[in-house]
Amino acid sequence: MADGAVLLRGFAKPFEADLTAALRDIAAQAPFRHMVTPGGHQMSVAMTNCGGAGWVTDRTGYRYDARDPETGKPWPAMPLSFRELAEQAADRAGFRGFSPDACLINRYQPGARMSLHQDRDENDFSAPIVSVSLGLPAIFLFGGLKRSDRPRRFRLEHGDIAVWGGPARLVFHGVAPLADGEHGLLGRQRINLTFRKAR
Ligand code: MD3
Ligand code: FE
Repeated sequence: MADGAVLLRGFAKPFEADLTAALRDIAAQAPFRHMVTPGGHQMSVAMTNCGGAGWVTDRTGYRYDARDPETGKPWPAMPLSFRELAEQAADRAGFRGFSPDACLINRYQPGARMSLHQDRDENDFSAPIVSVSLGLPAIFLFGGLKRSDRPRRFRLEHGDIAVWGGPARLVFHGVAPLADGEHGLLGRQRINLTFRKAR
């Protein structure tokens, strides 16, 4: 896609049954919720996390937290199937030894979107981010190192994995409003997993 950005079409397909079963367990312990940004806007994307650290936002700012602020409990453990998939994908993309400690889980229902942003709440930008798309397809916006760089558009489909490291790690990116549809396995939604080294 660009220097440091590798798209692995369909890489997660063989894992889809394990992934969806694990997702149900996670969401039962740490339900999806619409978080509020520091500016006071409720996000259209609903989120939860698994792993030793989870990304959260509220009126006080963005951070990684070992606990779910809704329940006070630690986030559910990262399932082995998640970790192995992320490590294999990073390896295939040329980022050896990736060991994520956080997995942010985004749920898009029709109309949900994510505006252009950089991911800079992690400690170590030398580690890549691995993203797994499941369910309905989305238009991913892939910009440059300046917010004003005009983004290119990529269609991400069920089972696609993208790995972002090196010079692509700090590019601006976002997701266009999700078009309505029905996916055979996941129904009327798109789920995106992003594996990160937060700490
Ligand atoms: C490029 N999620 O959670 S995944 C996010 O589809 C996020 O839910 C989008 O942006 C989603 O922060 C996009 C692809 C992605 C994720 C992280 C990146 C692309 C990235 C970090 C740096 C550069
Ligand atoms: Fe992001």
